Amino acid sequence: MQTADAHFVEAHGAKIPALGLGTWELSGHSCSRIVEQALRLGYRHIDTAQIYDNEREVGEGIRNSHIRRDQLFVTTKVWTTHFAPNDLVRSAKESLVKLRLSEVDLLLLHWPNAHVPLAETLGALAQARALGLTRHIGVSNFTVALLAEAVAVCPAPLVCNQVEYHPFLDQQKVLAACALYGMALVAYSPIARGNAKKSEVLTRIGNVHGKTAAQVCLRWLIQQNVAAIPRSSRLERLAQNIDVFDFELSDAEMQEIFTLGSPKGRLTTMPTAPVWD
Ligand code: 1BO
Repeated sequence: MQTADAHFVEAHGAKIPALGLGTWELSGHSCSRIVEQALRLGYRHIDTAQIYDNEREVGEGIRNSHIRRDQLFVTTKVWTTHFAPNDLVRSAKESLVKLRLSEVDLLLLHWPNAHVPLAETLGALAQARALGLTRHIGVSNFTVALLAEAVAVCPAPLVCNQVEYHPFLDQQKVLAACALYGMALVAYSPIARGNAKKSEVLTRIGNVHGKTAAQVCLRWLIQQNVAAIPRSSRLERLAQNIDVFDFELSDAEMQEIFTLGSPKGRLTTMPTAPVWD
């Protein structure tokens, strides 16, 4: 049987496990318990962020799992209020203290922020890498134009852009830009916050393979060489979400799922968000 730990998306020397656990909106004891359970089920990629206010609990779940640190890929993100250069490095160190880790595998700028020049923030992000606080760096919620600007000024390779991506949101332009720059795309909300199960197309394709509509979404992303970080607080769903490596969508099925996408399918935005592609 194929398992999650054999599948990676590679970019600039980073090997990002193709299936990870998102922890947005998880908190407290249930967060640490879910992280521990996910790792026991075979997840090896955990995604958190300073603004999620759960880095302590994520770290606790990692320790309770007793999985060796070198087998894990841990991502955290710097919030926009800490993009001034000195503040960014301080904030990254604070995240490590909360996680009780000596370094993360990937440190991201969480959202674009027009108030600090991008070159200064990316310089500080690269400095965090040079200081050994993170193995790799990247961005999140960046548009095509912002990616072009970031790649031009960043002194170290950016390995990924983490964005909302699922069958109902057309992200072909951002995907093409990531491919152009050799960056991985990591998809958050990959099952559209539970909306996948309402789709007749995803349910029908799932029935052909003995899978759920959510599993079809995850497989569709993985077959595009995209890493996905679904979140779940239920053990049964955690297990289902990682059970997507034993079937293959046909080209016709992949294309049919692409027809569901629209630029209007976005579920997450912010008052300070850029003009989306
Ligand atoms: C505001 C959080 C968006 C996903 O990380």
